[in-house]
Amino acid sequence: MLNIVLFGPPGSGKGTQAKFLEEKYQTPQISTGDLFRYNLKNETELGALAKSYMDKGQLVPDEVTTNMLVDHLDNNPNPQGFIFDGYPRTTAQAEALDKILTEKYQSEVSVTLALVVDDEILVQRLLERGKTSGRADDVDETIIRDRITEYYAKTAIVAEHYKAQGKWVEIDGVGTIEDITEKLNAAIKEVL
Ligand code: B4P
Repeated sequence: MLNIVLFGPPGSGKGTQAKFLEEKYQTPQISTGDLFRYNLKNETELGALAKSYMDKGQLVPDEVTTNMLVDHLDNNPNPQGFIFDGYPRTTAQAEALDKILTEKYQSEVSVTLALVVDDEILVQRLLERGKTSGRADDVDETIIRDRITEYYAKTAIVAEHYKAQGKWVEIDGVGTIEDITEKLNAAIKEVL
């Protein structure tokens, strides 16, 4: 299996790049952000719970997120791999992912590709997306900055988990979308 973790702060381009990788490697993109938004749109209990965190720019609790992920993985029988977009976002989630891949698929994370983008560029990208995305967490600059703060407080540390496993590759996330896709493909080639 080819299991890619796309990592990076909010607005670094994880979702944008995951779509290209999904097509090229024929492995489903698993976006926890999209799964929460799907639940929100369908007014599920999980959606209401997630909204209370997302609207404030905070992470949804680990247990809720991981349970949702496991349910979703169960809908993908016999996968060739996955592109994880936005999961894991905490060390507890990284440990949970290792366990899930081992126990369910006798597999592991192949590589973690971390997109590096300056904070001010992130803010500009997200405000720009907020003009059309309809996402409550993209319109207010204070909430956007809170999301970035949350990233440094809880998510950035996940790098240590993957560095210790020798599975951490940093990619400059500033440039054209095509250039960045090329750099990601070159890094994936190394682990195929
Ligand atoms: P996500 O949906 O994962 O949102 P994101 O971090 O904003 O997205 P991403 O980095 O994918 O940015 P994108 O490619 O779209 O999370 C939303 C919320 O859900 C979180 O705040 C949290 O509350 C919750 N959540 C999700 N997963 C969770 C978890 N595991 N645990 C707990 N809570 C969780 O790019 C952004 C913009 O930049 C786009 O408009 C794009 O067009 C533009 N862009 C991309 N690449 C570009 C480039 N190279 N140049 C110029 N613009 C570019």
